[in-house]
Amino acid sequence: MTKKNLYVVTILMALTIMPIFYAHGETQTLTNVGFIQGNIWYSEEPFFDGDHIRIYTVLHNNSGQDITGTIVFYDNETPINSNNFSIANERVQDQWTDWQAVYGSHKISASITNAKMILPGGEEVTIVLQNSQTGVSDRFVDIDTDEDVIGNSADADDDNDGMPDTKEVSIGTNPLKQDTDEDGINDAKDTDPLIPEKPAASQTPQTTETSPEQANSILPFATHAIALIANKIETARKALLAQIERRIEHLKAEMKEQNIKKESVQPTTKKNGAEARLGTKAMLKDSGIFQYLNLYIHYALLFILKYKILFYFVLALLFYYLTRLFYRKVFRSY
Ligand SMILES: [Ca+2]
Ligand SMILES: [Ca+2]
Ligand SMILES: [Ca+2]
Ligand SMILES: [Ca+2]
Repeated sequence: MTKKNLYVVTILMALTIMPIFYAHGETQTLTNVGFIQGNIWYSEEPFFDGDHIRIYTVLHNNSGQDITGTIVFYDNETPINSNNFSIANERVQDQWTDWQAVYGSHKISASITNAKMILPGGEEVTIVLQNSQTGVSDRFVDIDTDEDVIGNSADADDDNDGMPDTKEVSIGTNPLKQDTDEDGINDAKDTDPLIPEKPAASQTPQTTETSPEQANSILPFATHAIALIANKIETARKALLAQIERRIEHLKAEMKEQNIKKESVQPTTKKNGAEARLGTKAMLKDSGIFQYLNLYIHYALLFILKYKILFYFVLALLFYYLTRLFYRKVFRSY
C-alpha cells in the first residue's frame, strides 16, 4: 500500500466510525426500568421522608399448580401490610403495598406465608414454596426540606434560599428556613438576616415622638440621651427576641430528628408493645428531659421578650434590685 492509499483508508475508516460515537453520545438513559433488583421496586425514585409511595414485588408461578397464600411486606423486621393472593399456573403477578417513607435506614422485603396448592377438585394442600422470600432492599430515606428532589445530606442549600448551608451555619442563620428572622426578606438577600428589617412606617413615629419633646424641653440633651438609651434597649430586645426564636427552631428541629431516629431504630429490637412504651419513656428520661427543660427556659425568655410591658417590668425590677444591692454594699462598707 502506498502512503497516499494509507491516508485515504485512514480517512474512510474515521468517517465510518465517527457516526457510531455520535450516536453513542445521543443515547438516552431511562431510570426505574430493567431487571428488578432483589424483586423489590418503588413507585417513584428517589423518595424522601414523608412521601407516600408504593412498594412493589412480583410473583411468578411455574409450579404446574394454582397457588394461594399471603404476602407480607416488611420494613426492617416490622410488617407493613399483608395481602392474600391467588396465582394460576404459568402466570406472573404484581404485588404491592402503600407506605409512607420515614427518615432513616430501612430494609424493605416481602415474604410468602400460608401457601396452599389448589388441586383440580378444589382441595387445598399446605405446601412450602422454594422462593418464599424476596431480596432485601436497603434504603436510606433522607429529608428534603426544599422539595427539590435532592436530600438534605446531598443538598448544598437545604432551604433553597440562595445561601449555602455552610455559610448559614457560620453566620448563625437557620439552614432549614428561608427567612430566619421572618421579616419577609430571604436570608441571602437580607443585609441583616438575624434582625428583622424595621418597616418604614414604624421609624417615622419614633422621630416625631422625640423631636417635639427635644424642641420644647428645658434639657434637650438629657431627653436626647434617654431617647438614645431607650432606642438601644429596644434594638437589643428585638435582636435577642430573634435570637431566641431561632434557637427554639433549632432545638425543635434537633428534637424532631432525634425522635425520628429513635423510632426508626426501635423496631429492629422487636419488643412487645408494653416493653417498647417503657423503653421510650426511659429514653425520654435519659436524654430528652434536659432538652425539654432547655426548650421550656427558651419559651419563658421568648414570652418575656415578646411582651414589651413585661420586658420593661422585669428590666425595672432587675435595675431596682441591683441598685438596692449596690447601696447596701456601699453603706455597709462605711
Ligand atoms: Ca433539597
Ligand atoms: Ca440556605
Ligand atoms: Ca436559611
Ligand atoms: Ca429575613
